Amino acid sequence: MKWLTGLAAGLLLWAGTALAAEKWNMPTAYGDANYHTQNARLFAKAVGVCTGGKLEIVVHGGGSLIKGGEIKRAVQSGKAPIGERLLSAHQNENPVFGFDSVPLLATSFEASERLWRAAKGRLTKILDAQNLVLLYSVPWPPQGMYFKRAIGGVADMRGIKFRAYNAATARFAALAGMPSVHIELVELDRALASGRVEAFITSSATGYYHKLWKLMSHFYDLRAWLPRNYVFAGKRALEALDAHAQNCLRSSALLAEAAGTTRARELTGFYLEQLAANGMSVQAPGKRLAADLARIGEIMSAEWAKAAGAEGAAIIKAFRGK
Ligand code: PCA
Repeated sequence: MKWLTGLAAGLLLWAGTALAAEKWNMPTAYGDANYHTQNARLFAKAVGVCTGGKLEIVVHGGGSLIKGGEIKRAVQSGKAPIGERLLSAHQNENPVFGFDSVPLLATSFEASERLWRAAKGRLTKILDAQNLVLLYSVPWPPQGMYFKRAIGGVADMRGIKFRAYNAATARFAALAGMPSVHIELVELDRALASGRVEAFITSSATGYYHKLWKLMSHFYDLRAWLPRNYVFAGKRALEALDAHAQNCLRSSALLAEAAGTTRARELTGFYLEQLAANGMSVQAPGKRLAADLARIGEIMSAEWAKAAGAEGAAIIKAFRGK
């Protein structure tokens, strides 16, 4: 009889584990209103529906659970099973991560999508070697510059205190003669209010979510590049799931990438309209600014190509279809 009780207990335990919902905390760096965060919630919902509630993903926006700069390490070390981060934030670790922030390489959503397809395979491999699984990626709108006054070209930028969010923005500042400081987006409002920073490169989306018209007067729609966020899981955490749940993660990721990218594309016009409607001057760069940007872009492209070596060259080659 003893073995029967043991079996019954074992079966009960098995049934219990099969029914118990697993909870995954998902740290992200951007605010709750941001479409990236909303899209992550959509992804979480899709995973929940697909797994019949067996895998519950809880999104923690705005660096509230883990700060932006620590999310990748947290997922690598198993502290969090999944997370979202700005891809180019890791450019210092491996130049390939900065493929999306090479000035004037891909300046539209359409080009950004092609560049992503060209880079995705290599990135998947790099992340795999770090025990991470790439799930999906969504771009930010094209990057432009915010200032507190009209700017004709780089000569007018010298000495302005600049906020950087990755290696490329810091390098841009250096080439334009602006002292820069790295500031996460969730800390931007405070840095602006205290006068620590006076200008930056970012998207129309950032301008809208942070009501930048309160402190900034000019947005130059440079369309310099479209940086990406990506969502990734820890390999161990993912492999500990049953095959069905793993499939749910992958299929929901496909959905989230398509939905988020479409949303970004659709919202861009609205963001730009809102900047103007709230009193900002929104304009394409004038001749001098465009020429300066092209010059800096050439320097930065050459630097990136050199640093990213054969892997970078392969991405560019695939992107250009040669
Ligand atoms: N917003 C993020 C990254 C790119 C963007 O448009 C930021 O400013 O930090």
